Amino acid sequence: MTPATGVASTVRFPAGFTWGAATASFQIEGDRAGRGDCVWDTFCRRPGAVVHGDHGDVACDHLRLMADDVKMMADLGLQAYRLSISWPRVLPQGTGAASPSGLAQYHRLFELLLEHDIEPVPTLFHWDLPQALEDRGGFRQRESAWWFADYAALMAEEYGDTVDRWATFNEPWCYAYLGHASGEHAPGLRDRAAAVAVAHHELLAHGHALQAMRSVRPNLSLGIVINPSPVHVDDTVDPDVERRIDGTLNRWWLDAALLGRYPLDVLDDLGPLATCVQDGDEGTIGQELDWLGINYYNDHFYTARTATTPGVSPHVTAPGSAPLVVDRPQTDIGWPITPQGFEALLVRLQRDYGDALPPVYVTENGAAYQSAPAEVPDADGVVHDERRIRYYDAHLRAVAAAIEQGVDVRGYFAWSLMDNFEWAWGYSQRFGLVYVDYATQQRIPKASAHWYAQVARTNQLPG
Ligand code: IFM
Repeated sequence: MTPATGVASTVRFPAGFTWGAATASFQIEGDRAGRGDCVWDTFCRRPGAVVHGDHGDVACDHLRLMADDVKMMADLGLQAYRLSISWPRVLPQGTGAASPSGLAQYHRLFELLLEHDIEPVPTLFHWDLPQALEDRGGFRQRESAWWFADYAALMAEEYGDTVDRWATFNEPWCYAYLGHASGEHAPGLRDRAAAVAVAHHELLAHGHALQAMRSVRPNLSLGIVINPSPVHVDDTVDPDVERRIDGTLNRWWLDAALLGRYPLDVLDDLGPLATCVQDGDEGTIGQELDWLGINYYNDHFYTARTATTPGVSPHVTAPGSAPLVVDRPQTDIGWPITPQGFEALLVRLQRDYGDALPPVYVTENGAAYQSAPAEVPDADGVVHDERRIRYYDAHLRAVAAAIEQGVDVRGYFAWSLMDNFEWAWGYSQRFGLVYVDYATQQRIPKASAHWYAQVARTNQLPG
């Protein structure tokens, strides 16, 4: 393998490396029939919360089109598909009676995937909490850990005979802090204590879910997906802000899940906000993991907030920080392109966690592009998204470089299989390998999809 971030030489990946793509339930499924409301349904109804007032009622209509979508994945040569289960679809009230039709929809999806030799990799929680549970306090309540564990055990029982690899949570930092501190995401609260309670209860739920799933099916391969990122600050802020943000964004999740303890400096920074942590909780959280999922898009840069900085910082221990716009190329969503940071992050995981680090999967990585030059089908129906190809190429070179340095990365899932509902951005941002015409639900694989199919087939990046 030739490691060389940014250098156009052929790069080979280890034999057996898994190539996949990812989506999430609320972002693509549609089909409201039988599904209970989730917090995102409610949030989308809040005026001004989501661009253009977009919502998930139809999205990519994937549940109706799943047979065609799976065939498309097979045509693209995907070996694995990371999806999420909609908790309120299988348990409309979050607890209690399961929905037979909701359960049947995922049985059908898993069967289709397996028929096409595509491994399903479901995540149990990708932010669409049943509204019925939110009405009972959501993850702010300690009881949520047991609601989630019961749901997880049900999923293991129902599907665990054919589906082996599961993630408990997707990016729990986002649900806790964007959802409860800055309020940019559902449920849209601005309450620092609530955000920290959610951050802790999500992890407690993760630990209980691992125990519950293993008690039902001991041989499942279980992991969690987090979104750590290198943190950089400019000289307008106290340098300690870098440590503080690194603490709540990165080390809180990694230390707890891999080492079974929260970092002492973060507990110190949080002070009374962390009284939700009880004796024994950290041990419960630190159950053995079979794999760790890493979602990476960009490094994070911060400056000092000013009187004109909009909104509220999600960083509860560094409330005076604001995102810094750096002078470097960015994707259309405004995120800087920092593949070197991705390599550094993966190498740091190995350095900081050593033997405690299980095999790593890159469970999301990708780029939003939709504006000039227009990434819509041309007269021949081709979507020329060369910028996305360059983004993928650079980030896959970063993964290869990390592997070369000894990081055990076993697979990569592009975000996303297809354009979809990008949370507070609605449908205004397109991350897909496949273009979705929302008016007709036509799918058109972009140039990047064909490029990615070749990478997956050859297990290498072209020079
Ligand atoms: O679309 C999201 C996904 O749901 C979680 N990770 C980041 C993606 C891009 O914002």
